[in-house]
Amino acid sequence: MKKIILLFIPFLFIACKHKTTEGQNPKSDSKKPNIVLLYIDDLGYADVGAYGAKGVETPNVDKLASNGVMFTDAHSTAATCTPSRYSLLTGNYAFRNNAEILPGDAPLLIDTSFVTMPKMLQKAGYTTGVVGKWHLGLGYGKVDWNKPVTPGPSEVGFDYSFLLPATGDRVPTVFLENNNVVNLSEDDPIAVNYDKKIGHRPVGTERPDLLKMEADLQHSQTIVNGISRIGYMGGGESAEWVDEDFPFVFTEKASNFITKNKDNPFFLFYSFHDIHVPRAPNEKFKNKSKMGPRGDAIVQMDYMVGEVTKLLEKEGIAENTIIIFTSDNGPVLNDGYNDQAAELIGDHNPSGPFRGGKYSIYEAGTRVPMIVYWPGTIKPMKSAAMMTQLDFYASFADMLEMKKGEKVIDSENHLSALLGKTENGRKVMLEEGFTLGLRDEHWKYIEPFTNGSIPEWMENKDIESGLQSEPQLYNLSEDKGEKNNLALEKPELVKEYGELLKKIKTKTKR
Ligand code: NG6
Ligand code: CA
Repeated sequence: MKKIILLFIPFLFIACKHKTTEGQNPKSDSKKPNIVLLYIDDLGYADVGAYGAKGVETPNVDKLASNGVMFTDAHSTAATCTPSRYSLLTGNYAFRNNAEILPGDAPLLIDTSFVTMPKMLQKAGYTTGVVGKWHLGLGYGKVDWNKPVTPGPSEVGFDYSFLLPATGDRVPTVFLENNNVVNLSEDDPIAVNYDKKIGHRPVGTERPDLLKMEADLQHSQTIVNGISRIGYMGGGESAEWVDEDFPFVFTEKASNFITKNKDNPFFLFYSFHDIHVPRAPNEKFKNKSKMGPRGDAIVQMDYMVGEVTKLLEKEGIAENTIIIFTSDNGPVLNDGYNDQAAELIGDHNPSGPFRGGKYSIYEAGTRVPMIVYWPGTIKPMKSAAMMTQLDFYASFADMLEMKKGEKVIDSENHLSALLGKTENGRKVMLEEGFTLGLRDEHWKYIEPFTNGSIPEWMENKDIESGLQSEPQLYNLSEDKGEKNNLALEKPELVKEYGELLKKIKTKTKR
């Protein structure tokens, strides 16, 4: 009898194995690496050690840089947050949808019928999650925050979401988890208004004595947690966030998502609040840099990058996970609050050798740190390939042998450059500010800014928009700092690029 059982064991083993293979398709799934996108807010090209930061140390980010592909000509699609994120998720330039910085009560900007990058990944078998800053609008506008808020991330392709709905400086100052405000009490409903004062909370202009940091007029409305915000909010006291806790709250949610999904392919879009304003770093990171709150926020961000990296190692999935570290736009010092970012900057230059920063059409508006880390697969290198976050969509679609959505016009496949197999990236690429810039290899053409005016609040903030009524042309190979406008010397190039830009702008199909 014993002999007979022993004889059967191999067959039992084969039968079980066969079942797993059919049921879960482990072979093909194991070929699908997890994707963790660490998307930092307002982090400049040279704001981390590997890219030349002074006055702040970022050992965790530097470790990714020295063991991954560190790009020196990589770009967010736009110089502000909403348009950048729009492009990242849809694979289209944001001007095609007139995407601009959204107020905190704006409707969802992404058409829900659009096959976004996370939807493509879902189709490829990924579980998708977004944790942190959203700023892509929610619902149909004038949202009732006391009911499930839809459409939102689920309709855009995320299975899980834990959000800071707009920005840290905009109301409502509450978190949303899978469409619902976290910790909201029924007897204290939330109301949000961007035009007039509502609720009992004090307002910055009336009670400056209650503030942790001074703010400009636009940021001087409802006070929550000692910080005045853009917009007014009434009710929802039990749901109020504590800014100093952001990094821990978000990293915990991101970590739970990773641990829960460690056995299946997943895409995590961890969208940091740091280093956006208001900069209110946790006690643990105070004075850990030489640059005050802005530098301390960088240290805090770096620590959280380390936490995520360590967790992937602990769960044994580091070698099957691609980490991308990058930023949504260039750096800014004074963005509405007096946190001494400019006074304490010392010899640190957040834009590195490039001109401008957040809001600017000059290079530092969109040229940001970008590191792709995939231990065991990627050979560490510095890459000068011209890259844009717009291309993550098509590159991952190619990696997974998936199709892009029909309406995806602009995203191109540059997987080989992304993984450091070649330094040939994009040849031509647009940069979006308040006007458009066109890069053709080392040439940079900036379209004249003729309709519209520079927002008033930008004045006196040392923000260089780069807007001019005449065309600009720079040769970045000898003039990284965009100081020498060659437009008058090279009218034939100005004409060529003006026409090329027009062609790209009017494109309706890929
Ligand atoms: C601007 C805010 C700025 C910041 C930005 C969005 C004013 C004067 N300034 O309108 O403080 O919140 O929007 O930043 O209101 S972003 O990184 O999300 O694009
Ligand atoms: Ca930003």
